[in-house]
Order: sequence, then C-alpha cells, then structure tokens
Amino acid sequence: MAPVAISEESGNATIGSAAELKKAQANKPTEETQLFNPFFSPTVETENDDYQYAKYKPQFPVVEWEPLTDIEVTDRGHFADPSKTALFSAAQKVKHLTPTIGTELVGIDLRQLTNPQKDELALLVAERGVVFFRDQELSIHEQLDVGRYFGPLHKHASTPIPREPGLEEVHVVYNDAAQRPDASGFSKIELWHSDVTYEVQPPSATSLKVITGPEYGGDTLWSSGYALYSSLSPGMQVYLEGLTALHSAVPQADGYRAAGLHVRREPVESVHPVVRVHPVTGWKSVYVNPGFTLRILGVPKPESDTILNFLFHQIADNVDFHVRFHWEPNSVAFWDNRVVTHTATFDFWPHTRHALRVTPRGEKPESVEDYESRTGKVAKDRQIEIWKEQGVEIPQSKKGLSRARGYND
Ligand SMILES: O=C(O)CCC(=O)C(=O)O
Ligand SMILES: [Fe+2]
Repeated sequence: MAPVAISEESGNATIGSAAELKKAQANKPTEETQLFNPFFSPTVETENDDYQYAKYKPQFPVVEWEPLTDIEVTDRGHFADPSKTALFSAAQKVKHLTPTIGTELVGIDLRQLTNPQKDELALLVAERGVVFFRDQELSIHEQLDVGRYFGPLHKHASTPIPREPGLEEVHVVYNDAAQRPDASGFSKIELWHSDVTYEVQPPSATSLKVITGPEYGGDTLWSSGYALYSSLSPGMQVYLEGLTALHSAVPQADGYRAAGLHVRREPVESVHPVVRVHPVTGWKSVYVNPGFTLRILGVPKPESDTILNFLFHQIADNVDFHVRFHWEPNSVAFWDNRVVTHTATFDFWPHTRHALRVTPRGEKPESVEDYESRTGKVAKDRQIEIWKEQGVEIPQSKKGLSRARGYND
C-alpha cells in the first residue's frame, strides 16, 4: 500500500529495546512529513488499559523473521460437495447480497462447523468472493483453527499483532480517537487492495472478525475480480491474460520504517499474472490492485500506467462489482483474496473499531495458460458460466457493448 503514514500521537507505539526506541524517535515523522494510513496506523500505548480487548490491541515487536519459503497448498474447496448441502442445511437462511458477490449465512455457529462444512465454506467463498456471518462467539484461537484448516497461516512482516503472546499469525486492525484520518495522506482509490499480493504465495480464504465497532460507519467493501474480467471486451481479456505485473512490499515497509517502526521480515516483490485462475472454480479473475501492484511488465511504462489506472478505477468505481457490509461486534467475513479486492470506510472517528484477521496462504497465482496446461481444462468466464446455468442465451460476441446507450434520464 503506497501511502503508508502515521499520526503524531502514534509515535510511541511499543518498541522493544532502548536502541530501537532511540532510532524510532530519531525517525519520528515531523508535522510536515507525517501521513496517516488508516490500515497501517500504530496506536497509542496506554497504561492500565481497562478496555475489554486490551490484550488484542496492536503491538509492533522488535523481532526478526526468516523469509517465507514455498509450501504445498491444497485448496479445501476441491473436497467440497458442489451443492454445499451440509453447510446450507445448517443455515437458517442463505442470503445472496448481490448477484455478483457476497453471501450472508444466517444461523450458523462457526465453532460448530464440521470439516465437510468447512470444505463447502471454502468453495462458497471461492464462488461468491466473500461470505458473512453475524453473532459469532468464536475466540481468536478458534478463528485461527478455522484459518489453519484452509491453509498454513501467513505472518505479516509489518502490520501489528496482538499484545497477547502467541498470536503472531493475527493481523490487528485498530483505530480509535487518537487516529483521526487525514485526507492529505491517501486517496480512496489507493486504499483498495488484496492482502499482501507481493508474497510468492498470496492469501486465500481470509477471515476478519470485528470485536469492537461503531454503531454505524466503518463498513468494508469488496470488489469482484471475476466481474471485472467478465466486464472486459474479448480482445482486452486476451491481452490481459498474456501479461504479468510486479507486486511490491517495499512502499509498505518503507512507510513503517519512516514512521520509526520495526519491520519483522525484509520486504519482497513478486511477479504474478494479471489474470489468474482460481484453482477450484476454474474462473478467471483480474489480479491487480492499487495497494501493491506497481506496474505491468514487458509493455511501455505509459501503457502500463494507463491499463493499471483503468483497472484500478474499475475496481473502485464500478459499483456492480461491489458488496458493502456493515459490521456489528462479532460479525465475521471470509473473503477469497485471490478473486476480490477490498477497502474500508474511515468515517467513524472518534469511535473505536477493532478487528482481528487470520490469513491462510494460497497457491502461487496461476495464469490461464499454466492452469490450462496443468489441468487439461479450459479456464472460464464466471458470468458466462452463470448465464449457461440459468439457460440464458449467451451473446456470441460482445459487439453490442460498444454501442452507447442512454441511461442518463
Ligand atoms: O478494516 C477493514 O475492514 C479491512 C482491513 C483490511 O484491509 C484487512 O484486514 O485486510
Ligand atoms: Fe486488507
């Protein structure tokens, strides 16, 4: 995420050694240079904190982690019954929130899910992009267990972890009255992202539980990469399928360091296909995001800038790709970081909003060509598959899309 930044009040986040503290103070941003990125802001440490979830407040320990190594990942969605009978029959209601993205399952207790139900949840998340649950009592340890079932867990190199020891795989989202968003620090578009796409094996079915939140405000939005792919002309689809892009952790790590915070693992950069195929659904999804994708490789820089700018604007501006969720305390979302991007609203200051994320690592992103030669199957356009299922006649060409139509009355 490019505009990493920090507020003055947050300069005294947890720092381990005296030397680190000195270094942090020396690096402390001045009033002119400080910027505030609401996703990555450290928090004021308060003594005698009697807040119910003080043990899950953020800390930035001064520890060093080894680079991540490649791991085998088998997606649990492969084992799911496609009809998802075990999961759906346990729900009071299955509510699709839009045709494109987002489903809420009512009446499920995530602590009670059997393994076949978890497999079906993995498949549902892959198909719908994001799945919501409310009133979930599951503890962070139980949330970690579900996440681990989906894949080996990711430890973030720079974002905060909870104060409670042993929770290094948890990413803390925390904002309170000490962190007033500063519009000079970021634009809304650059806050759209898919989590840590700079990793060689970026995340799959990721969960976030809000434990404290405002009565209104603080919503999160997700945008479907499947829908973005489906929206493009056939020529553009083919063009993008042949491209790769650079994703970088460097701006994020630089931002933390500039704020005097310790980065626990050296930042990495990866090259991923611009269109990836989900290994379970076989559907094609545009895999770039404003947060971490720096450029498309092998094309002139202005072309890369223009194409990325177009795709970023489609992610952020095309409301037909979006679902927006209002959290209550104990709401949980599972999203598939391979096929959606997300952002949050920061309209709730001075209230506190606190959430805990668990992030399974996925496979190395696979291009259309690699998927098709590995599996012998043809990668699909989600929208076309759904129309086929609905018995809708599929347009042979998308020529009609170029005709201007007047919907402006
Ligand atoms: O605060 C939110 O709703 C989302 C934060 C975020 O981007 C994340 O946890 O991955
Ligand atoms: Fe995120």
